[in-house]
Amino acid sequence: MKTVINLFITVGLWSFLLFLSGIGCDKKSEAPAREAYPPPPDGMVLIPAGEFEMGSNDGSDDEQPIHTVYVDAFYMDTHEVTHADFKRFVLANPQWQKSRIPKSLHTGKYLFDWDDSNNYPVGMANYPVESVCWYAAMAYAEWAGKRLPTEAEWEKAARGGLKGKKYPPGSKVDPNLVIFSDPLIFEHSTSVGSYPANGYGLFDMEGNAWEWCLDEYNPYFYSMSPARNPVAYVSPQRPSRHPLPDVNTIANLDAILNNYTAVDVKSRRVYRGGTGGSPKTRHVRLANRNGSTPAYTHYYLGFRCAKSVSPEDL
Ligand SMILES: [Ca+2]
Repeated sequence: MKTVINLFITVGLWSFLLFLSGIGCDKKSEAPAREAYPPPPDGMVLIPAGEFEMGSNDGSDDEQPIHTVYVDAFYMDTHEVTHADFKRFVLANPQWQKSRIPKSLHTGKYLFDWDDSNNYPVGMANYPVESVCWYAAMAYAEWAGKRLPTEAEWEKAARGGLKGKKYPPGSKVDPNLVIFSDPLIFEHSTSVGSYPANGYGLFDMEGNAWEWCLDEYNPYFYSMSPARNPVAYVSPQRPSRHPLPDVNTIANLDAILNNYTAVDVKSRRVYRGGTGGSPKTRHVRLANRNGSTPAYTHYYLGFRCAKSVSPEDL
């Protein structure tokens, strides 16, 4: 009798272990574990693959509807691109210097606080570079071996794992976590990384500088967005109000990465995240969207870069 009981216990234990290993296999087939990826490039973190809820039903119309989006794993800059970073870029690429950039590529305030000899304001090396047009942000990203994040990547990264929240960290914005308009703040921006990182280890996603994304700003996109790796209007020839699901995914990025000059892309591009100069807290809401022409240069508008995880890395 004792032998039979022992047999039952042994079989039961092995069945339980097999059940557990089966659960593990299911998870693995959906997305590789974080440790399966190589270490991120310097200054970047890995944003894990998976779904998140994008948008908001209590903000502007362009944030609706809330929809489930799956985003592949990608790398994201931990900080906004700084003045010092951007100076290295313009010294290596003189055509993007303030004194040389064609007037057709910006709306007049390109690097507004730099002088014509490529000097940014004294003491602001680690502040976010601002007043950069989308074209220059794209060129910087290409030079750095990266790209701009898609809007879906940006929002997933900004949420940092927060679900159903308006602001970091909850229903109200916390001025200890985000630099935004505050009567006590005299400078609209600050040195990157001065405020705490979010759940993914990213600094200043909300606040400090607005950040350009790859996508066209299309207020209707959420109602027709592909469910996996969406990016709005990757083909310059497509009418913007009717994006086709089969072309508007990250799998077709080459169309825009190879054609971002003024001739090819003129439709509005997305920028996200609000700034230290945002007059209202709604700008630093996690779902808030904005867009302007790719030549737009605004005092508070900067960017950071993302990078795809290449298949050979897996
Ligand atoms: Ca920001």
